[in-house]
Amino acid sequence: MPKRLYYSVRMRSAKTGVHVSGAEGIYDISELAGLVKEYTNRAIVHDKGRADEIRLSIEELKELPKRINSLPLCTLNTKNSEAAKKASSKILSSVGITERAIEEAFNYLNVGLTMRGAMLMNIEGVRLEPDLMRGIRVTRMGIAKKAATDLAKKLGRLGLNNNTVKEALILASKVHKFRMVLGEICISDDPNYTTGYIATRAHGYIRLPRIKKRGVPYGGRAFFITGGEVKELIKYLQRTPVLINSIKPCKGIVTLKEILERKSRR
Ligand code: WAQ
Ligand code: MG
Repeated sequence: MPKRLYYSVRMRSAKTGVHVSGAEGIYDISELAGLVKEYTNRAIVHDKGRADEIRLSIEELKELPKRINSLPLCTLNTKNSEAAKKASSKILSSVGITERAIEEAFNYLNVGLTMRGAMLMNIEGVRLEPDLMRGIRVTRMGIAKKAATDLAKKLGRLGLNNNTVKEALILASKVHKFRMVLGEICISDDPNYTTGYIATRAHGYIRLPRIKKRGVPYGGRAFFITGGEVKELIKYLQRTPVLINSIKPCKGIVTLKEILERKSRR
C-alpha cells in the first residue's frame, strides 16, 4: 500500500501586531485545498476584530498520526467559581491529586499568569515545566473527517457545536491518552468565555460553567502528572501527531454525584 500522507496545518492571525486567533489540525492530502478558506475565514471574522496578518503553515508529518477516541463529555451545572472549584477538588482528588496541588493550581490560574502553554504539576503541587513563563504547548492534534461529523452532531444536540468546545476536547483527548497525566484544569483566557473544564481519563471531559467572572482577561491550564519521564511527556505533547478517530458520548448536564459514582466506562 502507498504511504498515506498527513499534514500538520497551523494558522495564526494578528491585528496591528497583536495576536487575534490561532488554530491547528491534522489533515490528509485530499483535505488541504479547502482549508485555506476555512482558516482565513476564521481569522477574518473574529470577536477581537479583523486580522490584518494571517500566517498559515503546512508541514508534512514524518510519522502516521496515532488514532485515539475522544474523551466523553458532560457538563456540571456549577453556579459560580467557588462551586466549580469545589467540584474540581472532589473529582481530581478522587484520582490521587492532593488538595494542596489543586489549591496551588487554582491560585496560579487566578493571578493572571498569561502563559502561552500549560503548567505541569506533580500531585503535590510542585511545578515541573522547564519554562515557567511559557509552559508547555500541546500541538499536532486533529480530528478525522468522519469523527468531526459525528462530533458536530453530538455537540449540536447540546447547543455546543462550536470551535472553542471542539478544540478543547481534541486537546484534552490527546493529553489524557498519555498515562503520566492524571488530571487537568482549564480556564479560557477569553474575557467573555466563562466556562472551563476539568478532565481525567476515568471521568472524561467535564465542563464547568461560571468558573470565572465575565471580563477576566486571563485563564490558564494545568496538567497534573505522576511517575515517569517528564521529557518523554513533553515530547509526546509537543511532537507526537494524534488524530481523534472516534467520538465517545457527549451528555448535557449531570450531577456531581453521578460523576463520582459512575466513572465513565471506557
Ligand atoms: N497547549 C497548552 N496550553 C494551552 C494551549 C495549548 N495548545 N492553548 C492554550 N493553552 C493555555 C494557555 O495558558 C491559555 O491561556 C489557556 O490554556 C486557555 O486557553 O467546553 O479556549 O485557548 O465550553 O483560552 C474551554 C472550553 C475553552 C470549555 C478553553 O482555552 C467548554 C480555551 P484558551
Ligand atoms: Mg483563548
